[in-house]
Amino acid sequence: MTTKPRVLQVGPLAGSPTAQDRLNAEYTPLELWKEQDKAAFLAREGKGVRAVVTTATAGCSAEIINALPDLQAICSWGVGYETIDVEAARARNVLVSNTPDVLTDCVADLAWGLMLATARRIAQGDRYVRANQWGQVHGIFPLGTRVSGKKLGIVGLGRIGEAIARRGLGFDMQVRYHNRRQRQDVDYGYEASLVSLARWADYLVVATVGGPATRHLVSREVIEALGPEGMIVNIARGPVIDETALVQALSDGKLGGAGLDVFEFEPKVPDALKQMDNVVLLPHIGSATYETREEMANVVFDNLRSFFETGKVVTPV
Ligand code: 8YV
Repeated sequence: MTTKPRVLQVGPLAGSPTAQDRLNAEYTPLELWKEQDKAAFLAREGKGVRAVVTTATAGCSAEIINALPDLQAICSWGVGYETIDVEAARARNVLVSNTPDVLTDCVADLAWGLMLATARRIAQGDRYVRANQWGQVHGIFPLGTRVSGKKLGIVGLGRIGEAIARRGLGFDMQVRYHNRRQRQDVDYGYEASLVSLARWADYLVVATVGGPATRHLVSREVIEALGPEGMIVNIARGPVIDETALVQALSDGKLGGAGLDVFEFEPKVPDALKQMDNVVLLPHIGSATYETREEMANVVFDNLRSFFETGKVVTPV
């Protein structure tokens, strides 16, 4: 009988319908997040552990990496990896893998859901009908804002940004983007300054990576450049937007609306946002479909299997 390899599991895999069962079947997971004294647990159990399994939310710190003397691979469930200390991993020649591509379409779909829901007041309309206000109150349900044919600005034209942009063409929108550097392989207009992109755009969709390099990239100045008719959608990472400035601009009528799947201090959502009808709030569900979550798990297990069989991962970061 072959023994199942021990892997360190940093956080729960609760967002996947099958990943935990599959992990338990093929490996012996050491469930770090359930331990009170994590340092003692790592010191006691860490020797001989060659792989870590984690998620974009749980990440993997330098403390964990350096507490595992035999560590060679970190396989994460999720595309974002700003919570993994990649520098510390590289310094120890530890491979890091994520789950790119398989979630691109679902995250892009959700960005569009948020854009349409915010502009056309879909969630507000649903609340209105459920509250039996239709036909009961004086006046009419407030008008929304047109989406088709408008100007779409993408912050971060990576895989997901591009999928959002492509969908924009189907809505007859003009599309421009802001990246650190202009891409030579796309025809979309490039704005070297994010403020100029925001000034031009009707809808600004944030699709860039998280981490220190993009923290508060969408600043008060950017938000105000988008203006009282403009709307912002964020399916990337909460801290990319200065959330205090966002709440302030919405309260002051300096921004038209916001559709948010991610928050600066999630799962905490500013109470002020919950009172606003021009804001749509979601609990970080960009990749949360059965199909995509299953494919993300497949990629994690492909990486683990490949690592244990060949010493290489399939989707390195
Ligand atoms: C995950 C995500 O749901 O892939 C990512 O980077 O943000 C989401 O798809 C989640 O964060 C995984 O922990």
